[in-house]
Amino acid sequence: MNSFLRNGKGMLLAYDQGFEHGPSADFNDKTIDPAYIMDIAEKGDFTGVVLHKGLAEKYYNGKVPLIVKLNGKTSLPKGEPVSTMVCSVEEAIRLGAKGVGYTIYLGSANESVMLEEFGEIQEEAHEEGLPAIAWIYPRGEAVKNDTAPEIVAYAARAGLEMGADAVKIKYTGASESFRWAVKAAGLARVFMSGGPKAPDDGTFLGQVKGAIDAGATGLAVGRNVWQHSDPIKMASALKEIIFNAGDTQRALQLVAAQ
Ligand code: FBP
Repeated sequence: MNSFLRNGKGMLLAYDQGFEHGPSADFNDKTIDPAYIMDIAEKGDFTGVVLHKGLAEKYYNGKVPLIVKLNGKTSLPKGEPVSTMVCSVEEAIRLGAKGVGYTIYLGSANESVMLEEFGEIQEEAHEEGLPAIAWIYPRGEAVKNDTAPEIVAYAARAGLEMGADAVKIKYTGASESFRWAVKAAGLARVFMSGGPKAPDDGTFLGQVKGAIDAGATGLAVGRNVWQHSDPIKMASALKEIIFNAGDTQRALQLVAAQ
């Protein structure tokens, strides 16, 4: 875990959206190029970058610790979500991974497929001395509100009980309710998921601050950084909150600085 933490905190740059969402509205001429994101990861001083194996193989430059996503799905199928393995733990290690990630759609009619696979990759990762991070996104017919505090806390707890070293969960909307999710995660570290680009920097930085105040280890973020007009300044603002316990106001000044 320590290989992608700094002073016990983490700031991960996620770039799997081309596969998960498609090269559509999320991207423009700049952000579609993985080399642009590698540059942000390095210059923005991220503690880790999250890639699928294809990008890791062709673009990873060793500058920032690598986390390889082991499963994935496209946005094309409709119905109950399921995401299955596209990369082995062994292959992730060969690519230089310091950790592996796996998405579980908790509550999906297909959740058992992902629970079983995660159980296996968690054991393999631990045998190899690698941490396993579970992206746990409650989703499907049975889930009415995926950011409801009790659902987010359930995701966090399920991660702990499945042996995840860290869980990546969505923000509940308030620091007090997120605190319960962090408690439910116990000794599994909590990373807040970024989500679609927020309407303004203050909204996003307020969420990050709320999560950190609630005891989160950090965040794993994509679009709110690489879709930003100045990703490096946004990274500075995030560092201020995550590593320096800075407040939202100070972070906002950093992102607005000339
Ligand atoms: P973002 O910060 O861009 O939301 O990235 C975090 C992430 O977990 C990605 O790793 C993943 O591709 C995406 O969110 C999942 O998005 P969605 O919730 O739309 O499936």
